[in-house]
Amino acid sequence: MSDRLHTLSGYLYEYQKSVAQPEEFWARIADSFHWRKRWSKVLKWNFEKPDVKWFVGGKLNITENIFEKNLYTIGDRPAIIWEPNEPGEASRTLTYRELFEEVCKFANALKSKGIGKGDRVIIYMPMVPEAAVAMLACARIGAIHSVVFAGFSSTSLADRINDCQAKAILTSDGNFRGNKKIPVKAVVDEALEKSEVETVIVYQRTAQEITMKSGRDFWWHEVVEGQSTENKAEEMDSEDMLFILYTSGSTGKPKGVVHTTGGYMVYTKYSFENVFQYSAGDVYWCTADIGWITGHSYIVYGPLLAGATSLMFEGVPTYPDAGRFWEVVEKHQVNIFYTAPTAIRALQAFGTEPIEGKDLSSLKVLGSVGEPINEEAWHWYHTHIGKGQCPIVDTWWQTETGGILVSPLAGITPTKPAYATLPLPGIQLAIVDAEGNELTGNSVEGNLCIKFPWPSMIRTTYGDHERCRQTYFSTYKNMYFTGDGVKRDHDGYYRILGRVDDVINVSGHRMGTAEVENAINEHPKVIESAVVGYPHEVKGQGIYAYVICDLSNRTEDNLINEIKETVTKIIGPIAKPDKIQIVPGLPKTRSGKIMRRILRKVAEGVTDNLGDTSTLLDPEVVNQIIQGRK
Ligand code: 6R9
Repeated sequence: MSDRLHTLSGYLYEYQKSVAQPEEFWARIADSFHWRKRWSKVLKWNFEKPDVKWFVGGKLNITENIFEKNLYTIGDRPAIIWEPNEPGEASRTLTYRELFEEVCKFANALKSKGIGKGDRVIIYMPMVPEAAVAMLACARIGAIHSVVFAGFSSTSLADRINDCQAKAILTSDGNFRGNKKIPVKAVVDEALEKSEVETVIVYQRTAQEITMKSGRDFWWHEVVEGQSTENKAEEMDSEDMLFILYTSGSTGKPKGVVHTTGGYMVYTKYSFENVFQYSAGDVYWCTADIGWITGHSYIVYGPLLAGATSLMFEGVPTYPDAGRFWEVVEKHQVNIFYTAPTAIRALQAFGTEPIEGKDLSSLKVLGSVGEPINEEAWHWYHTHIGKGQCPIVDTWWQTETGGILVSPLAGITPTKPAYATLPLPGIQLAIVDAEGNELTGNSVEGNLCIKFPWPSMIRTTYGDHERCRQTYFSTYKNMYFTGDGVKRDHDGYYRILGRVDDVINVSGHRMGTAEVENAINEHPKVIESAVVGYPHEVKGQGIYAYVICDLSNRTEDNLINEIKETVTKIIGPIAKPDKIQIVPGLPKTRSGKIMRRILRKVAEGVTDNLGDTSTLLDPEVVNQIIQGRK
């Protein structure tokens, strides 16, 4: 395969080529895909608008590139291995041919419900193969999927349904997660009191009692019954939307990041094969949920485009015990394992006992994603899981980037604990200072930007292009701004330092502090709040909320619990503050701006050295906050 990198010098050579002649470089990669019509121009771009188009005029269907293109050779190869939540339940394997048939049947079912090209379809499902079938069936018929993590609340779900004006929701009756049985359809019903769709299709997973609204709600097994296993794929333009995925930013409500068909396809496959060095027959397991971008690009699209065997796990790392991941690795002889630092730290806390007696010798490559991995976790992962033998690929990327941009190539790039190391071919990074000057040379630190387009980059934010421009392309002229701080060391290696904006990263989940504040403020007793992140041993960052409230008729403890419930109800359990401190006031400047810098320091435990507080309206408030610190 001509687009496979095998050596460090090969990588360096390809990297140089990708910068010197990006269009030639990407055309060569894209040529290995099946296009119904070849593109007329590789790239058109303008970062000011922004307006980015890859493989202009190309016509294709991404699912034809997963199935028809390869079925003749890989039809009998496992595409998805599914491991259920409960170890006692049987796992399932779908070969490429079987998966293709399921996708076609479900694509036909969607069409029979009047869903077609351009329609938005929300997928709110547990981690079952049918969730991947749902995504691929949408792609097959040209419907735009928007997967919503099944842990989000009915309010979050309704916001997303309304924002993209979804025509249908694909969901399940319930969801098994650890020792819990979660009512999924009931949440959908609640969301549909605040929003509207024509069709709901319900996959039966838990067989719990649910209500079905006649004419609107249908069972998955009934709609696919009798459908043909053949379906002609819709012809899509390279720049037609493939999916919308909502993600948090520093202001307001989550925004719908839009990815399009051609570029996303080319980049996810290319990055998957090269970063993980996947070879035919390997079993690859990414522990993310399909509700996040990692699940989209590296459970579903990237691996399946590469003809890989992708393991999908329904459960959680600690159920029934902290050895579950390693049991699954042994059971399915996993070769490549990709998880998040928060999971590593959570398991690290149980010591090495859950690993003892588990055969992890199949493992060849380990991956990390979602947040900076601290050196201690890196070493633990390397020593105890990789037995000192497996390279760790620390992959830096974002919902907006669509694919991995900075990462070692497994076994090729020499690694360094906590470093994402070097950019992939085609990725032109820039480190800029606060004024927007690019810092060249090594041993520099600043904000991470990207100065040239790559195929899987964000095209717009759904329904609000200006927000896309404002958020990513207006801070620094002619560059995409990532929101992350970064250091380039003396070797030219990149280390991501974390967000420099008001986004926090809790257990690898992105959250806007403003979003959490808005939810807290919904509680009738809350007057004002300010949320910051603080270092948390397992979660990476925890959520610390400072809240001014009316304490009449309530004890502090009661109110704190009520506020936590409010946030869970409005966003979901992942946004529940770890610490809530009731405060008499917030440190504000004379112009009324909250000085978060101070709140962050206090939350971290720093109570002296708070920097300049002279611009504060009431400096005394800071002492009161320090005294009441949680
Ligand atoms: C893929 C994903 C994106 C933010 C990103 C950064 C953080 C992700 C990282 C990492 C350090 C890594 N992040 N991977 N930080 N090292 N290897 O996680 O997308 O949910 O959009 O989050 O996550 O801060 O800006 P998303």
